[in-house]
Amino acid sequence: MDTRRKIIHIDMDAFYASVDQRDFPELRGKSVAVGGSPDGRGVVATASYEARKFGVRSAMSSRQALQLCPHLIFTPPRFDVYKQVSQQLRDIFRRYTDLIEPLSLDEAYLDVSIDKLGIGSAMDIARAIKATIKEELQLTASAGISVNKFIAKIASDQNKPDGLTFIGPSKITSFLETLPIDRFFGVGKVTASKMRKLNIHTGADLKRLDEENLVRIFGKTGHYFYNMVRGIDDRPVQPNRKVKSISVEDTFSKDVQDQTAIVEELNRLVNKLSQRLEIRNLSGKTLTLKIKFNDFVQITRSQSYSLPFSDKDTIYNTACNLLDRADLRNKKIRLLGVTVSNFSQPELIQHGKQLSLFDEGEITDQ
Ligand code: DCP
Ligand code: MG
Repeated sequence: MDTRRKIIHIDMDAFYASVDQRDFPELRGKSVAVGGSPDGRGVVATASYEARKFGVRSAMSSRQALQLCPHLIFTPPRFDVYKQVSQQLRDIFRRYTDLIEPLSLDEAYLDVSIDKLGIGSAMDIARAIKATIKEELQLTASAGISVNKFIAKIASDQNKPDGLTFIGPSKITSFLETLPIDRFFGVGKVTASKMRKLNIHTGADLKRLDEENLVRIFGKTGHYFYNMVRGIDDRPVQPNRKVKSISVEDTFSKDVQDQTAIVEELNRLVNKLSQRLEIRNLSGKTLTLKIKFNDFVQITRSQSYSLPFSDKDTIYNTACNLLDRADLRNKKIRLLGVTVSNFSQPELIQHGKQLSLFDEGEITDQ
């Protein structure tokens, strides 16, 4: 385990909703959902912490959110404002370190092993960053501090909102052993339920399986789980990660064969994907549809255009064509995924600087 590095993971609290509550004082202290209208087929992008008390969550249909919280106030997303705040955030981070890896608009890893301002401990640096964000942007962030990216990310999620959580080397083992498996990064709802069926509820349960067994049960991800539960993560903080593709995918809670359910899911994924592209100012020339069947056989179908696209209609129509081209007869689908790649311009992910053409990366959202 690398104990020399000092990594901070910063994640803004209820990001879109907090920015809206900041800009519209009448929304402060209220249950707010940013997203589509509950009249249509809108989806919640995020909800204020007041709304979360009622069970309102990201990716939930707006209609369901309104049922859970009848006084919920819906606000339409203001992507330009969120993007601008994100840029301001990165400018703040840059005062404290040159090694920043943005993960999304509101989230980044910071390697503060080199203490640029001579502040002191990583904990003090995280405290200073949070205070600066509060003072200059009137927003709260949660920070996780540890010796690697994986633990820092879990740590930032521990005491949200406005959290500050340090997990030092001596605490890592016991922390991970008591952690419920669905809190581990990369364990989605489907994997979590599979683990529970195998009587794996915490990190300690997961640790009892050797690497061979984990690979037998979970495929290649088994190697990742083996290292993850032991707190092993040597991935460096990569400032110039260039995004080569953006994907969204979802595993059905039950394998499906029904055409209407498949198309509905496709529509949901396409909405999410076009939003992700819009927020990053990206358009690509290639669309890929991924289908995994219940026997775990996976197929992909791609279509490329000479002109870049990012709009919902093109993505949806192309995805439907690709779906038609796949032979689905008598087969049950386990997972659907849609990816846009072949971007027309390199993404300006950091500080408005052009990215290195040699770096690779992809963003997948489950
Ligand atoms: N987002 C989205 N759709 C999702 C998840 C998130 O559009 N399914 C957007 C809205 C969020 C922002 O991305 O405000 C950041 O996502 P986070 O997962 O960090 O969630 P929040 O910042 O909203 O809340 P938290 O306090 O849990 O970090
Ligand atoms: Mg956040």
